[in-house]
Amino acid sequence: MQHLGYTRSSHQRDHLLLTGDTFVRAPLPGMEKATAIVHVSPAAGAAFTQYTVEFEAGGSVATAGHQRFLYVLEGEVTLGSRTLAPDQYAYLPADCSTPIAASAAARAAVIEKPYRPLPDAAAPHLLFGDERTVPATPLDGDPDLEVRALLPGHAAFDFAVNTMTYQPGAALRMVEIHVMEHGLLMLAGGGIYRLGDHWYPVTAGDFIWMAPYCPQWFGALGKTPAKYLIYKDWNRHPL
Ligand code: UGY
Ligand code: MN
Repeated sequence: MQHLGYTRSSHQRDHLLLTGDTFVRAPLPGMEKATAIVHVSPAAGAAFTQYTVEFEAGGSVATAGHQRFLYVLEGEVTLGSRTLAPDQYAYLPADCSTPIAASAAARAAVIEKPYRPLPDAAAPHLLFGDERTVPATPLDGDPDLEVRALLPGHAAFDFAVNTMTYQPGAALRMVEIHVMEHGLLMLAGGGIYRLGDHWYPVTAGDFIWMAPYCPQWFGALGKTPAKYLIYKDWNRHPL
């Protein structure tokens, strides 16, 4: 059907909502038989880059340069001898030069951030995980809102990536306003996201960037849980 120029996507000073109908694909250097949908980058004001990489069979993405977080969305990807299936993930330190590859079509979320070292903490090493086996913590004691921290909380890591799962009707207890920025990929379900002074219906597949201090709130709607993958800068002094 003709969309007559309508989209739910929105670009505001302190946030960005990107829906699948506005995604633009382009290769990045080091990609073979793979393409990227760059959701956010310093060009939009973010201090990190997040993209979805879409692999064709036999596709690969070169690494090194920056630390990365890799989360498989569909199909299987390999990193050296390790194979990662949906909901499995890896943290790749900046000196990791093993390419990410896929023998069949696959999709993965990638987050890159220049590492900010601390004088008294060694940089983190390569790490693998499986979201489905990460213990859940109820947010603010709410059993209907589960947080799973995918990376260790210690100070060597300068960012966090969590999943948040909301039972239908569950909501953030407060409108958050904080110094950390967020990159958010809706993995399942949907609801209403408040960003700044806007309230958006959001659904699986949408991407959201929240700048530092962007007022934010989410309430889950529908009959199935809503779940998102969320990045935030963490463990570093703001100056
Ligand atoms: O970790 C967070 O700041 C998270 N509660 N924010 C959010 O879900 N928008
Ligand atoms: Mn937040």
